[in-house]
Amino acid sequence: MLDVAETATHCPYCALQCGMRLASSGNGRRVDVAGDVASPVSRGQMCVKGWTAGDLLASAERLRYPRVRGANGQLRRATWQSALDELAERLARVQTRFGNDGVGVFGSGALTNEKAYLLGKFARVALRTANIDYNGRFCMSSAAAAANAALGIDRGLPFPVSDIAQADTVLVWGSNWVQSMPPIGQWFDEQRARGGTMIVADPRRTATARRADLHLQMVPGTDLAVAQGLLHLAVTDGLVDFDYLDRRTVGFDDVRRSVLAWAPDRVEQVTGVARRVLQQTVHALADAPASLLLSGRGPEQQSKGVDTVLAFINLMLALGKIGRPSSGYGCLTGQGNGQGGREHGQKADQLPGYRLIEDAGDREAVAAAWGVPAASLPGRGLTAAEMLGSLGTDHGVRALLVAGSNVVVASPDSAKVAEGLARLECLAVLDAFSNDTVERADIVLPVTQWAEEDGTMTNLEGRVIRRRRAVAPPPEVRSDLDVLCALADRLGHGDRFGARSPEAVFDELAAVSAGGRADYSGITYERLDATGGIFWPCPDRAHLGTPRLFGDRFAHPDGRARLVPVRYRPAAEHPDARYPYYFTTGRLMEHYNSGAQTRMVPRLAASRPEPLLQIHPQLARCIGLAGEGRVVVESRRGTVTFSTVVDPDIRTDTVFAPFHWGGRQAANLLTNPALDPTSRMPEFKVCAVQVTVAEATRC
Ligand SMILES: Nc1nc2c(c(=O)[nH]1)N[C@H]1C(S)=C(S)[C@@H](COP(=O)(O)OP(=O)(O)OC[C@H]3O[C@@H](n4cnc5c(=O)[nH]c(N)nc54)[C@H](O)[C@@H]3O)O[C@H]1N2
Ligand SMILES: Nc1nc2c(c(=O)[nH]1)N[C@H]1C(S)=C(S)[C@@H](COP(=O)(O)OP(=O)(O)OC[C@H]3O[C@@H](n4cnc5c(=O)[nH]c(N)nc54)[C@H](O)[C@@H]3O)O[C@H]1N2
Ligand code: SF4
Ligand SMILES: [Mo]
Repeated sequence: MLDVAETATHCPYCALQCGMRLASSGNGRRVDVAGDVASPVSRGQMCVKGWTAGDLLASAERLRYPRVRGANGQLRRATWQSALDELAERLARVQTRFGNDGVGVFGSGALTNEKAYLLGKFARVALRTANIDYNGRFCMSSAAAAANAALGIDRGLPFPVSDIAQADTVLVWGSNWVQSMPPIGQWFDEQRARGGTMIVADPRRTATARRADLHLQMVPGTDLAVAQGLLHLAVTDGLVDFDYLDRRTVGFDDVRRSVLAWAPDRVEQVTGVARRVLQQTVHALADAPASLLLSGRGPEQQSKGVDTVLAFINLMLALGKIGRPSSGYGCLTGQGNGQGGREHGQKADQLPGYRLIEDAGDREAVAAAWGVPAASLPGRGLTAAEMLGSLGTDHGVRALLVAGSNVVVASPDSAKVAEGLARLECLAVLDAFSNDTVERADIVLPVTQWAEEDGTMTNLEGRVIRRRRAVAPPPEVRSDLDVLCALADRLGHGDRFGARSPEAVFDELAAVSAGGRADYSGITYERLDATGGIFWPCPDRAHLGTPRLFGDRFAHPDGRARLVPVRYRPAAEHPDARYPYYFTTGRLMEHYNSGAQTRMVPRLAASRPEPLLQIHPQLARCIGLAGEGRVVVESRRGTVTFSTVVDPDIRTDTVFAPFHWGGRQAANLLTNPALDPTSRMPEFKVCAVQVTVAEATRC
């Protein structure tokens, strides 16, 4: 037992970032995972993905060597030297032929803050391409855009998760946290034990909805009408807090006018949610001293996601809740570093510190820190779905570097993305495991994973925490940071990449963020190690961090929140005679996103081996399905054959599939690539489909 070393770190998966203690023995050959009771977020709890995460470290499926696709079309093992030389040479060649923007970079909310920062700097300084964006665009970008517009800042939860326990009413809007973040349940349990109320809005009666006091089971894609209807009732029932509106906000009059037309009868007609339920909901929010509205991907992953979240914020402002203790609005961010990943400059329109690439002052500040002329920084580039749509086209991206996303599985209308990848001059992927995207790559670079590296993550609360190395990576594996610096050297810009270790990169990003909206300048590894985590903004070394925002002021220059009028519009695609049902997508507890990591864990893969289509018994009967069987789901974009789970916990007009699988089982072969006009978020949560019984199931 003498060789046992214990390391405190955090889970490789979601934004809750449960605390873990890893005990490694036999020189890292065996790693035992235990929940860390010292974590103020998870307090020792984890979900099944966390408990089994150690299997990722021992996986035989691990990518161990660089590979380059040879003339025969096969990926063959290469040395780092030759793989990096070849990649740099191919990127340079594409830029000579097609211009700098011919190279695209696709990042991720799975990357540490250091990696996200360096990826953005690499794109702007070493490649000088405008085209960098990331999978967070598919995640919380609608909530982020709405929070920026209304509140002046985008921090998913502007308070610690423990505040949930103190709220009297919590409205969980389109998050299925029982499956997607189980340990957060301890705060909901406390809330309930204190006599609190939970309301859930979801077209399915999910595990989360089953725990609720009230369930709003709306037609998919109609959340905005429900939210307008709630504010309408708040006005007509005299629940608006005018004193708060006067003191802390601007814009209520226009918003009040915008909800006049949303009387309960009309809301019920459009959404299926009854007047009584709307009334109970708005009173439960308004009458409680402390009430919260928390949104998940349900209402956000829509072509009107931004307006829907603006309507949520309008409602909570009108009720006078935002900035009051244990009250307000929050977005439950998804990926491990979904929060930090959107702050350090891997977004198409952004520079580090949540600065804007089109703001002259922001460009000057960052260019000076990087030692380059501001004019050399590119402008705003294509967003994620737009970049993927442009692959291999005239004026589009011709070579793509992907770090931390399985774009073929995760993107809407994914067959088109696969076609685009096939048209590229060069696809390079950095990953620890193979996946549908890696399989299509010309150059595969194997990188370190969570417990093999140091860094920082920013969890769903805006708490910056440490990721710590517990075991050595396989000998020929390098970190993402190493790879980016080695490429920068080859592209002739290595002198701008002096900071190369995680801590040195963190210190640089913290310094560059000074004065930005996401200010990390007071944070150091030493302080994180001493405190266990610090909430940004933290503008100087003596600052203790900011667990709660908006107590006195909002982040707009005048300190006031903006109520922004919005108009309801239907989903981009509606059921019709040819495609008569709604199709929606989401998550299961056992798998994570595109499934690339969780399929490597035998217990998880075995417990959920394939995606099942959830279908109501009435709809099953209507299409002639007797018992469980196979059905063909067809949309305007593609066709997928699913096995079913016949289940009354879904609306009769809607079918649901998880999106964790690739190949012919990919839910995204069906989804609609329609985008929100502001956030450019795809409509993952609503499209129209036909459902028929598969030949083999017919009797
Ligand atoms: N087990 C597991 N946990 C995860 C992840 C994972 O892949 N697996 N991923 C992480 C990430 S990246 C994220 S973003 C989070 C996401 O966490 P959640 O937001 O909980 O995830 P989803 O299951 O995508 O969507 C939530 C709910 O939206 C509902 N929904 C569908 N259409 C609509 C609609 O029109 N309106 C409303 N109101 N609801 C609708 C679905 O029925 C679903 O129950 O989870 C994180 N945690
Ligand atoms: N239909 C439908 N589609 C969806 C969604 C939905 O609800 N419905 N949700 C969307 C959402 S919210 C999200 S977040 C996306 C997520 O989907 P993806 O973007 O595909 O993300 P993951 O599957 O989590 O991870 C992809 C890869 O990143 C690798 N990886 C992890 N950490 C690192 C790292 O540090 N460095 C490098 N180089 N690689 C790393 C993993 O090994 C994995 O292979 O899917 C989106 N797509
Ligand atoms: S809830 Fe999220 S962070 Fe916690 S163990 Fe599960 S996947 Fe990991
Ligand atoms: Mo996500």
